[in-house]
Amino acid sequence: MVNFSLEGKVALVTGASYGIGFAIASGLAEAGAKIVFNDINQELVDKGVAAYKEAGIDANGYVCDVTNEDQVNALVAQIEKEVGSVDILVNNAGIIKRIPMHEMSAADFRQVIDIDLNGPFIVSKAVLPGMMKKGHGKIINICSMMSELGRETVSGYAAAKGGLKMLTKNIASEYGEYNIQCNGLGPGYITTPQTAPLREVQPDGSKHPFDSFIIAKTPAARWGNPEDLVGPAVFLASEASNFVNGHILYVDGGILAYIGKQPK
Ligand code: NAP
Ligand code: GCO
Repeated sequence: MVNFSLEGKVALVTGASYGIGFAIASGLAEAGAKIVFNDINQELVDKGVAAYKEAGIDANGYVCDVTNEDQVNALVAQIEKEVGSVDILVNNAGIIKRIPMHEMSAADFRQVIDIDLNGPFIVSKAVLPGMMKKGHGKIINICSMMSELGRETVSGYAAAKGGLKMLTKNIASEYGEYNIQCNGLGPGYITTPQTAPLREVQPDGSKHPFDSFIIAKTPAARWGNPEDLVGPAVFLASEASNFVNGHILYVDGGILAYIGKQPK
């Protein structure tokens, strides 16, 4: 019998007050998991807790910066005390800075690497001992099209998400023997506040050129919704994927498979 149930599992989703993290956490809750999330400040956490409540989910929210190892260790200890040890970790918290590389400061580049790559290292490191002790665990790293592709202005983000793909494979390699699976989920272009500037309607009422560009690049001919990621996330969090390890599951409407429309 295939088992997609997450009944009795504790799932920590980072940066999950809204957007992709919120949708994934809500899906994991629907499959039976107890949801714990963090975000960068109290206001976001309060908003998140209220949004989960409205969706009928009793989630525990905490303020924690994923780049701060002391805060992360304290968070994992607190979750263990108040909820139970983490069975499922989704490394979702992330930022993007769209700046041409020759104009980007090293400080900006470092900040993107710090949140998008060092963060998943720090949080994974904190939950691994508990998972090793229990003899099972699931880590899902939220990767990107930029784990595979480059484009103008996103050098820091692409470097971080490419690194996250390899961190995923390394965690899988190093901890597979403890029955811990680490996989990546690679969203295509998804409608969240992070991509809102790329979808802004132009002063003349026309679509943003990037909006039309993405629709043309996507065989599904649309942007993804955060909800498109839920089924794949539940699969990677459940026993149904126990022999899937070190894989990046791209949920991109076919972008990475497609060479692009031939000119008319
Ligand atoms: P989002 O709307 O910007 O949400 C990201 C969340 O992470 C925000 O709540 C953010 O807080 C939080 N965060 C930022 N820095 C943090 C830190 N140091 N510690 C804890 N939390 C922090 O982004 P999203 O679009 O839902 O993206 C979620 C993840 O999916 C990211 O890793 C992103 O790179 C990835 N992704 C997104 C897309 C897309 O098309 N949207 C596609 C592929 C991958 P603030 O609001 O304060 O920044
Ligand atoms: C960009 C985008 C991205 C996406 C996403 C793609 O500026 O190109 O914001 O990089 O959000 O990560 O998968």
